[in-house]
Amino acid sequence: MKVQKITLSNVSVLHFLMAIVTISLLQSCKDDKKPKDKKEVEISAVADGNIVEVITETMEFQMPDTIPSGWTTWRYNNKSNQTHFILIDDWPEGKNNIDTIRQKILKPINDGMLFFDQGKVKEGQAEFGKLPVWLNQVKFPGGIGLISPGLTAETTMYLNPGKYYAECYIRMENGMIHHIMGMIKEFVVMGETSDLDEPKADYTIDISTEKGMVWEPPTSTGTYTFLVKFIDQIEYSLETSIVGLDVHLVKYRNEDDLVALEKWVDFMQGMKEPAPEGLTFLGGVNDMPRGNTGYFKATLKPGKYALISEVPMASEKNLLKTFEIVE
Ligand SMILES: [Cu+2]
Repeated sequence: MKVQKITLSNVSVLHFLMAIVTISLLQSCKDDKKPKDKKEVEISAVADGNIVEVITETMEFQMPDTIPSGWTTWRYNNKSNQTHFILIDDWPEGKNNIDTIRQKILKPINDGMLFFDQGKVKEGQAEFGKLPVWLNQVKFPGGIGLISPGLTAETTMYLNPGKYYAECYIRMENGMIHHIMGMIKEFVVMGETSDLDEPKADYTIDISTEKGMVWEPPTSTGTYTFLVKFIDQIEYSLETSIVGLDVHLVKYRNEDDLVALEKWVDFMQGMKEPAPEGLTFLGGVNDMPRGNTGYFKATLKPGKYALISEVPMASEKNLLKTFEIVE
């Protein structure tokens, strides 16, 4: 295990570690919050069977405890005043209870990151050194891309039965991670399957480590379904220590916004509130394994748009693609 060798320059290790932290020290507080709303959301998800409604009002995920397996469409309504996303985590059997994750993963990473923020590298490394080796067995079967305050993102993905966590690891201005503040939710994908067919896409985005994003973008206004095809995926391990490929759709105003965007999605340079002014995040598809596919839907109006993957120096990897809607 090479966690002990982390330095501030080895940003990708840190990003990887942050991506897999899935716990909330405030879990109990979250559970006390708005039980009525949660129940209503649950009923609506069960009623349709194919739709998973998720709402965030402050720093929580209001969503069903159980969902059907197969294709489901997730609608994530961000009613808060912060930017969020949903990354789904699949922890190894026997390690996937909230208390274990809290003690073994979340606490050392959060403490370590706060030390790094203060420039206390040695102390930060000591915290990361406490992390267990089973950390690199986590899988990421999907999720929803970045979504700005007041907007709703829609992503359709395929999940197999099992126990998962939904998390958001954007950081608050003070360095605290959103999942520590409550953005962590355990849910179970049931054996019972949905009756949703795989969506039909208007546009296809191929994403790979070799070629970046390859696609033909739309040019006119409309509501479109985008297919994201993960041709491959970066291997998650402490040795390779790199972040994964994903796709986020964002509206921007000018070149300065693009520079700010590329910096902000690099976890060690950004991902802290507030998100840069001038950017409107419109959802996308979070990390999936090689060979998997996910869909997202978005309405495009005239203006400048970009797709970006949440990796350091995205533009150099062909993982920042711009396009324009003219009419
Ligand atoms: Cu968040």
